Amino acid sequence: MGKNIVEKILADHLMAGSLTPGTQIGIRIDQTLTQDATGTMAYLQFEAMGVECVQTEISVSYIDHNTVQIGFENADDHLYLQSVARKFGVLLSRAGNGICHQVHLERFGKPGKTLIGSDSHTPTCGALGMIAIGAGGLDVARAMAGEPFYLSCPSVVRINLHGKLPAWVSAKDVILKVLEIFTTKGNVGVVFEYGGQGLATLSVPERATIANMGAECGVTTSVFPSDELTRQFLKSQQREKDFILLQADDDAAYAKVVDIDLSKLEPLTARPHSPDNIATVRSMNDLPVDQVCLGSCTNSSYKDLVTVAKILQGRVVHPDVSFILAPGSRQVLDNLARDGYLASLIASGARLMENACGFCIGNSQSPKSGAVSLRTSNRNFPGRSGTLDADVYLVSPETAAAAVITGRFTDPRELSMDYPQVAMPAKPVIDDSMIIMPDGCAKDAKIYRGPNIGAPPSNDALPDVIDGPVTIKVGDKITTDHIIPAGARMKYRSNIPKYAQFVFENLDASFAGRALAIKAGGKHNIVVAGQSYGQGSSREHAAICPMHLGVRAVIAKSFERIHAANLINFGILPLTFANEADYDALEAGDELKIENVRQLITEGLPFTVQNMSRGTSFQVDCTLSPRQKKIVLAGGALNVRSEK
Ligand code: MIC
Ligand code: SF4
Repeated sequence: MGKNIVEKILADHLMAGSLTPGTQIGIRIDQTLTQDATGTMAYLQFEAMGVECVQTEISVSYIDHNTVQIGFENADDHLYLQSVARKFGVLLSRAGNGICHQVHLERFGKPGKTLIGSDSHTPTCGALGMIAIGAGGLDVARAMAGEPFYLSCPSVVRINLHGKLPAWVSAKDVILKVLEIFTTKGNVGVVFEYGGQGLATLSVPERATIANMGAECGVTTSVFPSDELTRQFLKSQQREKDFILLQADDDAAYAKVVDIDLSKLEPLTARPHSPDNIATVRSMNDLPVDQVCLGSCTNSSYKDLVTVAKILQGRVVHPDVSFILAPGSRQVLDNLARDGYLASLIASGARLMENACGFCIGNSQSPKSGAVSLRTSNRNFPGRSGTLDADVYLVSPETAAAAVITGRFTDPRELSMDYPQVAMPAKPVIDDSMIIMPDGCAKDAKIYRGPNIGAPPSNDALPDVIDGPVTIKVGDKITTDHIIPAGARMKYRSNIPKYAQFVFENLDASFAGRALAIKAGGKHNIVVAGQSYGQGSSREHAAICPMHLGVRAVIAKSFERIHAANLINFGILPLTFANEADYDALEAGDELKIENVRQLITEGLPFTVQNMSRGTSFQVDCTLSPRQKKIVLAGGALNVRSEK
């Protein structure tokens, strides 16, 4: 039996386990990336491991999220990251150089390699034929220390692309179609592998848009073959030597095969407040639009931005629209400037932001209250834009440009013009001078620690009895943005006690205060949730901050992959209802008790949860590998290391 691409790369990197879907495996990691908002915690944890130098082929620290710098905190964090990179042999991509995923795709991604990154959109580099996975900062720190990365061996779903996209329909519409088919739920443990002759019509940046937003389906990653178009992309990046051909064998097997005919697609949008709430743009009935944001790691390549520049050529933004533009990288901006498109976008009225995450994470350009905001980014969770009652719609650059002109939701096919053809520059400007290359490891280098840098998080071993109230009961699809908001709160990423004050802020602002009081009273906090708990970002703060507040268990109908791993890494028990109907019988405030926790975990026995308030009991499952049991019992992964 032949192998698919995923099996080929995993087999090459396998360090523990065997390639049986659903079982735990450990793989060698060739490359890591971090970004500043998760990076400070990752490097604090790396420091705590006592390793002198990173052990990977390449590790890159990007500063791209918290670049607005209101107050001293973020600038202090940036300096910490710069000093720690020098000490441990990590490359540093400075603020202003671009969004981690776009820069990594351009400058470092290599077919056939493995990458983990402390950001959920790390799969973007799957566009180059690599296994690129988002993880918590602690997992990235362990990979930097040369340890394997553990994951559930994925089952591989093949998505065959046929035909060619019609004019005005682009890669964003492809991934929105994939989201319509697969939704954001129920894809844990799956990898999407793309194939089919339609691939020959999609360049690497277009594949990157598709791989990027696979994260919204909750898959482990998405991967494309490495083919002639990959070679051309790497050649234009002056990296042809990094090319290898990587294809699935003809007789490779897949868990499932799905076919998409590109020629049948039309412009789509994800409506508020979920990336899988898909509708055709044509059905949006000319809804008036207040804001259009072009950029983010999903859609800010040279091709995306030049397409928009050409559509807007000679026109000015509609008076009712605020048009925000954030290029994905300094390379994209340099080339836009060289080729005259920057001037043309400015002439069209674009409000130019830094090459960074910017509006996407809600730390700037929040729209007016009740706004309709069209964004080319990947998430439209409630409140993520920074405006709680805004309606965010995810769209392609073409649909965004049409709304810039008309001030309304407009199917771009209705614009009376030809679809602009955009060729990638054969010789783009390439300038790595904003990347600080380490000179080996500088053991004696001093680490800069401003007042915002706290100690690495710590926790006690898991108690034998978990005893406390349901401090909050939440519903389905609770995202990490619900658990711990980003946006204006992100500046406290390195200060856990301060950041923890905002846990569940947008669902129940009293949560943090109540949880701390319960902890002070010697009890534990328990969170009860519905399906897909912890969807979205990789931020381990969604586990660390609840841990700080004394949360010891989350009982949910189901968990998303990265968040479940983060909970375990910080000693919080992820428990799933054996019978989902028991969720309905629970109320916030119910006092719960789980006895013999340590023994039940060690022996892998089912858990009984007693509801002391109602005199009832119910069963929960706790499916952990031997390695995960050890971590949870110790109260977190850092405690396991210090026991060594
Ligand atoms: C996001 O898009 O939500 C983020 C901000 O990039 C996060 C990481 C973080 O919270 O710092 C992600 O996607 O993992
Ligand atoms: Fe940055 Fe947005 Fe991409 Fe997250 S999704 S990495 S915030 S651009």
